[in-house]
Amino acid sequence: MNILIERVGRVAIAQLNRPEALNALNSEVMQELISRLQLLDSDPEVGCIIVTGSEKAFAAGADIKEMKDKSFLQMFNEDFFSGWDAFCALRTPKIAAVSGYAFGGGCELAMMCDMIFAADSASFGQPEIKLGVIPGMGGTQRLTKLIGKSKAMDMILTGRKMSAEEAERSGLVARVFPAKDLLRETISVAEVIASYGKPSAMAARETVEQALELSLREGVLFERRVFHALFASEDQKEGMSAFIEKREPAFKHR
Ligand code: CO8
Repeated sequence: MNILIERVGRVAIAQLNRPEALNALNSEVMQELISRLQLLDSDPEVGCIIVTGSEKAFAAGADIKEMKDKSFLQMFNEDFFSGWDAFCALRTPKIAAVSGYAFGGGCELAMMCDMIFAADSASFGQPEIKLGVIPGMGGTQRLTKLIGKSKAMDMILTGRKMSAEEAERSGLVARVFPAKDLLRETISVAEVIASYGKPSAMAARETVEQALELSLREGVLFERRVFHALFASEDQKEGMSAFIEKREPAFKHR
């Protein structure tokens, strides 16, 4: 089993479990992770997903041994790495809890999540230049959108590592915790997210994602239409009634 799943109430934790290769992401790991997460994604009882690794490595990249001898035509015909699009299509909020190495595809997987929480010992990097290639799982695009062109160029052209502290300062990471507290703290944030209505949480993350894709005018219109649509949900009536009645809302989550 390359992926271990644990449930804590409405939170699901998916742990990469390939310690012999520091969680390097081969095709088997990708397929197993995505198929397990797709089941959780469609479950209304799962309100937030945490993707994590081990203390030593979130993931040390795409699997270099799997890629090394491939030809251009094999890569092209397989559309290598396109399988990760299914991970990005998951609609449940996802937090990457990163401890240790998040290099190459590991950093890119963390960036495919909705936010990254890091242990103070975590380190991030896109070292593909050292292997004679470039990031291939979205790193040139997502890293640039998250931390800006100059810093992304610095990371991608030098292949250097970035500490958790620098990653937080640069906007790559949302929160940093002492390593021993990372999972516990991430679970407690995930529980907050999972306590809200799942449709509004899905709509919120999908709308924020659009900020990376659309112009400001198109994005604001998209947001407004989604906002209007949520008035068709029971959770909107419940959330607003509960506020006025000075009580806790009881969301239906579906
Ligand atoms: N792929 C395969 N195996 C790996 C990987 C990896 N990315 N990373 C580590 N391993 C394996 C090692 O080979 C080793 O296995 P073995 O014991 O059989 O030799 C085992 O994991 C332990 O690794 P180390 O002995 O190296 O552990 P250290 O603690 O000494 O070092 C490091 C840890 C610093 C993380 C080191 O392993 C390292 O530098 N790893 C590679 C990091 C890297 O370059 N990642 C980027 C990979 S490429 C990528 O992600 C995207 C490529 C885009 C291509 C585009 C195509 C379309």
